[in-house]
Amino acid sequence: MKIAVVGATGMVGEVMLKVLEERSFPFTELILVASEKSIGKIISFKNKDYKVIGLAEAVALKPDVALFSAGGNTSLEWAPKFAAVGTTVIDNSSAWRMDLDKKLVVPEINANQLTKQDKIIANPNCSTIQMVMVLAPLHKKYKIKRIVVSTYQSITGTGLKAVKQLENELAGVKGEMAYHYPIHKNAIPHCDVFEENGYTKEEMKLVRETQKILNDKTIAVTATAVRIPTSGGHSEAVNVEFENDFDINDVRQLLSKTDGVTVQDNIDVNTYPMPIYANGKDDVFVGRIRRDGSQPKSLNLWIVSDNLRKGAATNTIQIAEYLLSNSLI
Ligand code: 2RA
Repeated sequence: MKIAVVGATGMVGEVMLKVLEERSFPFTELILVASEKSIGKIISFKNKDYKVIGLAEAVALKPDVALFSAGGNTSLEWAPKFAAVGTTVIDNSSAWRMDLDKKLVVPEINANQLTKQDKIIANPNCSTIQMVMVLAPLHKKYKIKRIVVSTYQSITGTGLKAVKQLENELAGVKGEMAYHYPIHKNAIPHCDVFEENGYTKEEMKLVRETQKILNDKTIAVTATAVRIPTSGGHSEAVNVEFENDFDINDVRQLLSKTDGVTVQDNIDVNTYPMPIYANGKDDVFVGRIRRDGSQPKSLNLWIVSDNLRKGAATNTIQIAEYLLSNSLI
């Protein structure tokens, strides 16, 4: 089992290596791939040094699986080249997510769609993954009519440049800007770029990807995505209206039994999810579960998860694990 990590020197790539080690993913050969500027760099993995190679060299090695986190343009150009030599690509960029013949997968929800023919598989956006992990079981039982979500997103979603910008601002030094404005003591309602409709791509990912993963275009979704100076994970305030009514205790019980979801919900002892505690963990944490008294059949939730793990690296590796355990690679 030859596995390639494409974008091995980035934040998600680094977490992918960490998760591969933690989960003892059964590969026989590890290929670390990055852009031209990083070729030749040595990365230590499980006490062994690996030299980073370029994309063309990696394709020639014909890996069985390639875990991509290298941006949309690289994925659009190189994922098909890997697929052409028989590699199954699992891509973290938005390049393939809305492609009609590509699967958009959260293993706990829709991995059963996967077949041997799927050679390019899309990993959903981090903020989508954590939201659908909680909403999927509720949709199945109560059928979602409408979702209103506001996100409070970690700077790690933007990458190393953003982490450095906050470090510089905290140190009071000038440096390269990842954002249009300072992020220290700020909240920037601008994640990714604006579309014609006045929403950002990040907001429209929550709309489009949710409908695709839950396989239901009747679900109405509206989103506001905000960047805040935290680094442990993304947080989301979710208001969801169902077609059918629910019992709040049944909701809590259903979520407690959902694989990959942990309920942290006891206001009597100030228990609710927060990025500082979600950081470095794979579960999606949900709390502040309460009925929305302002309209029937509606619920408010607070959802937090480490965007680099379940939001990216871990979900990607869980897809690879599913493929392996079902003999699809
Ligand atoms: C972000 N979800 O947080 C996007 C990409 N990782 O910026």
